[in-house]
Amino acid sequence: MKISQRVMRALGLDTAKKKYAYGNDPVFGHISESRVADQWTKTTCGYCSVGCGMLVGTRDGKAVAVRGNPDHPVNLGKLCPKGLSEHQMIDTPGRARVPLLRRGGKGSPLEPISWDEALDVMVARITGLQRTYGSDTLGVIGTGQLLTEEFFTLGKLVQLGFRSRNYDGNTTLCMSSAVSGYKLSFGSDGPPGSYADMEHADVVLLVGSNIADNHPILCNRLRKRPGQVLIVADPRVTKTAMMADIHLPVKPRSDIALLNGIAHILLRDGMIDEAFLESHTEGLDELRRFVAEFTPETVARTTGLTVETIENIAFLYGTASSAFIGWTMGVNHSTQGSVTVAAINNLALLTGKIGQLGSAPFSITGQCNAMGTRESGFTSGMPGYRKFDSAKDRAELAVLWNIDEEELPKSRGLAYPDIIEAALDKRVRALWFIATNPVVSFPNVKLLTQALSTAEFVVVQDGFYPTPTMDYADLVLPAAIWGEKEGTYTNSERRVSKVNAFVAPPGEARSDFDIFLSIAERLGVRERLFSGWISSHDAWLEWQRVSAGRLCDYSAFTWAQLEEQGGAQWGGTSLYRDGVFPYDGGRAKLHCVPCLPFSEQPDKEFDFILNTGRTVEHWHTRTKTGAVPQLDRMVPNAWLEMNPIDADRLSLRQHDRIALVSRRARVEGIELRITGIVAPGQVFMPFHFAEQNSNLVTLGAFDPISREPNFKQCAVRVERSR
Ligand SMILES: Nc1nc2c(c(=O)[nH]1)N[C@H]1C(S)=C(S)[C@@H](COP(=O)(O)OP(=O)(O)OC[C@H]3O[C@@H](n4cnc5c(=O)[nH]c(N)nc54)[C@H](O)[C@@H]3O)O[C@H]1N2
Ligand SMILES: Nc1nc2c(c(=O)[nH]1)N[C@H]1C(S)=C(S)[C@@H](COP(=O)(O)OP(=O)(O)OC[C@H]3O[C@@H](n4cnc5c(=O)[nH]c(N)nc54)[C@H](O)[C@@H]3O)O[C@H]1N2
Ligand code: SF4
Ligand SMILES: [Mo]
Repeated sequence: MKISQRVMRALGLDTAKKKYAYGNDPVFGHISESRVADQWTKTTCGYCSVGCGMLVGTRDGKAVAVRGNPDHPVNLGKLCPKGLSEHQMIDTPGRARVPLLRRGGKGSPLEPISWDEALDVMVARITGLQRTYGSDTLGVIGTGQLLTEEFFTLGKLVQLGFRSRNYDGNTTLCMSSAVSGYKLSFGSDGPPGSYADMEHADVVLLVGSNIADNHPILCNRLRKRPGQVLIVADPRVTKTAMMADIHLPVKPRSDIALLNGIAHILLRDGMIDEAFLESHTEGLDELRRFVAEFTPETVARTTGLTVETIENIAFLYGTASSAFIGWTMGVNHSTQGSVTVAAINNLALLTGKIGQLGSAPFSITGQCNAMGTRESGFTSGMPGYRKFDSAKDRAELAVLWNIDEEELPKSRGLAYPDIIEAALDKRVRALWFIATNPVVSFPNVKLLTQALSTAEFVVVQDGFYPTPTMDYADLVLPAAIWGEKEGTYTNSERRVSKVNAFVAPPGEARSDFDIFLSIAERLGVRERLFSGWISSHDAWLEWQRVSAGRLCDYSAFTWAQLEEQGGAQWGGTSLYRDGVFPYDGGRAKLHCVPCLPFSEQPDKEFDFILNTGRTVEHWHTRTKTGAVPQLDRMVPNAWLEMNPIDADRLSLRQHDRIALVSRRARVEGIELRITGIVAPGQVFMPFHFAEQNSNLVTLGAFDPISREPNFKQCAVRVERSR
């Protein structure tokens, strides 16, 4: 890997400095001999969607150090605690090393087997069930954490190889509401803005987004512009809320009222861009009539904010020369997620604050490659944002792939929660999970585990072993992870960055890409679907051809350029600069969005609203961060945040062990943190811990459009632990 002189100098690695042994170097003096790297590889962080550029140092085939890449435009050399320790999670005892099979069927132990046997069994069992029950009896759940080249390959393998439409990803637990909301407003997915907008905006409004914990390096984009106002809408006083000029402690799920209330004031006071609305949107009259009832007084009652605050926020947004609205899971994780996104987009459209530097409605994504799967995957749409039901899109793709158009599905298959439901009633009998750990991350886990037990054949393909989901696996496939494979990730701002291998996978683990091709071979479709493919670069080249001319056009970049430049953004810095939207007719749509109460309201028996989310130290189900001692020691256990007023009422004290009880389950032994971070009547718990699994308690309620779970509100009771 060629690294620029500037980077070498920044790291003290240039030839002029070579006389320094790093152990003695004043900068690296704390580094013991074993961490002295003899080679540095450029790559992109494999945790979150910020997409930081980094350099990984290796020695004797092991990763020993990490540094932020000072030349990378996303992070300019900075990394957060997870990035800084990322090299430590690779070579850990908890890695999956060999394929495992329950030879004696359910209830028998997982035993090591060869790859040949593993893949033979997998293909024989799945196709056997498909012959009896139809091809859709296979349900596949992917992820936002593979390489784009892998998503592209997997999509073809599942949809055209196995011919199952029941293919979705953990992204339905995450980004699908943003995708649906963008489609509702603009006619296509695709975040219209860039991180640069956060720097240039007069006003930054973050809705349900705790970037200080979850996208820490994005915080560096704020406060660069003098006078910039940061507004954070979150029921909790998060670290991000603490950074804000104005914190809006909205009542849970009252965001739609707030957004409609802002729209009301913008329209009432003429703080709108009439020329933009006239030329580029439709639905203004209906929206005007609809938001008439969202007076500041009504909105104040629904949100718990004051009339003055609501007026002030609308004025700041309406009169700003540029304004950025970012959101994450506080918006998406709701039965009304998709339409809340549309209500956010309404504000950008009303004021013409889209398509120009500093202005965008921007879904901050979550996983390192959530965007890659949205674009190249084959779940809720066809690769290149093509629609299943568009004859033109289908014809185009059939030509590109040299297949009969009839092979392409005409509608999407089941979404993730519906695949699980189908497994319960045996419409789906085989399940294949790739890079996701649903026994910790899926809502109302009891129902999920029932589905996993009911399914006749369950495959779990993961980089770590054992994971809680493997308790239900008939077959385990050990996968290579970040650092062991090469390809690309696309971050929240549509920046495609290069990801490189710097160590070999442990034991017999193989890259997901290799696994997919080997399965294709056994299915007898390798030659037809993946002709001549050897490495992930072959998938990249085909993906470039398939995306050429589409909104998400990857055809202009080579892997080498991406690596050299620190990535490149498809669509440039802003989409929709000309105000033309991908709807037929080119107009964006304004939507009338009613504000409904969330489904499981607290009552006498279950008197708290449970909110769930994350902390900076841990990544999701902790397969990775649980293996990094300094992260795990900082946050070894789950906790529950409760307001002092409630703790007093329940006579609970700081650090008491409590039980969290909902209509679905009781979880014991959670540490109580009494804190004003949460409002009275609300409690918060991280979802990272299998041992105290918040998702036993959460609710299986889903957005009717995006099918995303309502992870952020359900009714619970808190008791002393037994
Ligand atoms: N350290 C770390 N970083 C991560 C991850 C991780 O696991 N660990 N995961 C990555 C992934 S995949 C994702 S999706 C992102 C998620 O990033 P975020 O969305 O920032 O994370 P969450 O903590 O799930 O939820 C964000 C906030 O939504 C608020 N919220 C809850 N209910 C409401 C409501 O009704 N209205 C509003 N306005 N807000 C509400 C919560 O209080 C919480 O502070 O983080 C990514 N980054
Ligand atoms: N209550 C509650 N639940 C939630 C959320 C919440 O806020 N509250 N957030 C939801 C959100 S936004 C998300 S994104 C999900 C995340 O939920 P999951 O996807 O279940 O979480 P991860 O721990 O990231 O799981 C990824 C798995 O892939 C494995 N892995 C990593 N890299 C590779 C690889 O390259 N190949 C293979 N084959 N395996 C690999 C890891 O070891 C891990 O087991 O959780 C959701 N669940
Ligand atoms: S902010 Fe995200 S991408 Fe950057 S180092 Fe941290 S986890 Fe990695
Ligand atoms: Mo996510």
